[in-house]
Amino acid sequence: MDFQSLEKLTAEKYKKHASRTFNYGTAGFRTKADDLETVLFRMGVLAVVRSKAMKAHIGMMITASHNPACDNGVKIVDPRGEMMAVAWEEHATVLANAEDLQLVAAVQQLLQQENINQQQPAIVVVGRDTRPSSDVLHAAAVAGVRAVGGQVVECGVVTTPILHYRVVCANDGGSYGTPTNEGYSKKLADAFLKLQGTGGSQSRYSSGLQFDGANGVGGCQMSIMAPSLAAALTITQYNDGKGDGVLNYKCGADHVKTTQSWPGGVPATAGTRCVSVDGDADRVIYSFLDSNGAFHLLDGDRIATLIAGYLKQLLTRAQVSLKLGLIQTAYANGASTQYINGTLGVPVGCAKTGVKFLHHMALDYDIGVYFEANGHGTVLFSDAAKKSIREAAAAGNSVAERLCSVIDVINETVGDAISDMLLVEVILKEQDWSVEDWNKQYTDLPNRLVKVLVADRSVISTTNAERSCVTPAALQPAIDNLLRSTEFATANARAFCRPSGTEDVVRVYAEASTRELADSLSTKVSQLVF
Ligand code: NG1
Ligand code: ZN
Repeated sequence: MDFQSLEKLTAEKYKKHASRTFNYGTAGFRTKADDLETVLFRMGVLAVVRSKAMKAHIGMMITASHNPACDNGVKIVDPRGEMMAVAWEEHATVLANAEDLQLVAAVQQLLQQENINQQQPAIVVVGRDTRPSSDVLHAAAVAGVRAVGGQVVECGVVTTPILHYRVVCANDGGSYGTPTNEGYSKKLADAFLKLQGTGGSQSRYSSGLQFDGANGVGGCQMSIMAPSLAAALTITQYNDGKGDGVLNYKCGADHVKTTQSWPGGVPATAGTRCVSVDGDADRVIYSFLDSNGAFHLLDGDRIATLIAGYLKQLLTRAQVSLKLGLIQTAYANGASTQYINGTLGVPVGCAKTGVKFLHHMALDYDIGVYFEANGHGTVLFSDAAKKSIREAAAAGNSVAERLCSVIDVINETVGDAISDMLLVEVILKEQDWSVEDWNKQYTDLPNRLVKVLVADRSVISTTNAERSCVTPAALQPAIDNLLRSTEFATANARAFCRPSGTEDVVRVYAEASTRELADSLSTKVSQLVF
């Protein structure tokens, strides 16, 4: 490798200004966009080294997802579409923070430490969201890749799930799908139309849908796909990113989920399903207003239970014996866990917050559904599961054939708002459910999620998939005492707190049988934390 260009650009164009320290967290680097240009340049370099190490295409997505428009960030995607290996997060942090004059030495040390063949070609697949800052940061990332001789595959302005799809397709020779943005849209639309068929005699399901694009790239992608879905889905788009609406501002999946309220910019029409995606379209949340104008949220737990219940049904009907499981996090509503495990008989596991942990646990099953309550999730099918489903389909089993199309409509490479939405629509139509029917399957326990600002969030450490605190030593016994008190003992109450991996806060979650009790519990646990 030749480091002349890297040295020159580091000395001239991409000088480190900020004296602050950057950390590669759960969602990569994510902060105010103005501070990130140098970090992006250096992550271009890191992606090249990672590509050489893995002898494969590596992905780089420039986005800050559901965070405000003034933020931005970058995530590195490994060859099979998963988040970059945890061991390399530290390497990313070292490169991001190296002093300008130390950067080349830091790269050389990394090459040596990981025993990397410098002659190995490197290819980085790059995507970005619609943020105003994404163009400048994209230029910095590309400059970093090229400075050390890497090649760039441009995806342009894309959703995060498209970037993951493109990385996987590039690495498996196209067997997952055609490695283009159009290939992605066509794969999903074709599978969806096949599943929906034509007509049908639904009395409860309606194909009308309001789509809240969060004023971001999800809106742009839906504008591309909506015409090809039109035969089975009548989508009316709002917050589509083309007007002057601000990204994620009072709309989108994160806003709807956290405020538990109807998205701004979408007409309040009773009884119509509204689908909200987040700023990079990897999360999806449904909601609706009933005839009294009351708001109802159908979150990631609700989507996960719908999908897992449906897959169980299909497997039974196809008479294909495969191990199906659902992975949630501690934030899953207790009523959803009870419903899927108790009522539908699907085993449930609980993982630590962060997609990589859910993904990992889902691999324990032939078919692993994983979802965070915030609407990020997907389904993973093992190679063996796909093989037995395809064999059954080839032998004329029509339900197995339907399962093959279900596999095609799912983006297994990462949680994908649009793919998840299409699958939900397939299931609702097949069950002939209105959104109210879906909502009636179980009743969420009232819950509250709050942020507590503390001097040092790292004093809190947890165990048991983040459901119990280990330190400070007195905290968990105090929470347990509270839950045993007369106020909460018979209220189906649950509460936990954990340090956020993406913000400088401690998150407190509480649920109980009534809104008042959930609020009271969350206030009392927050006081214990503070
Ligand atoms: P933190 O900040 O660690 O709670 C948040 C979300 C996660 C996940 C990550 C990555 C909640 C409670 N937490 O993590 O689910 O999506 O961001 O974006 O929603
Ligand atoms: Zn996102």
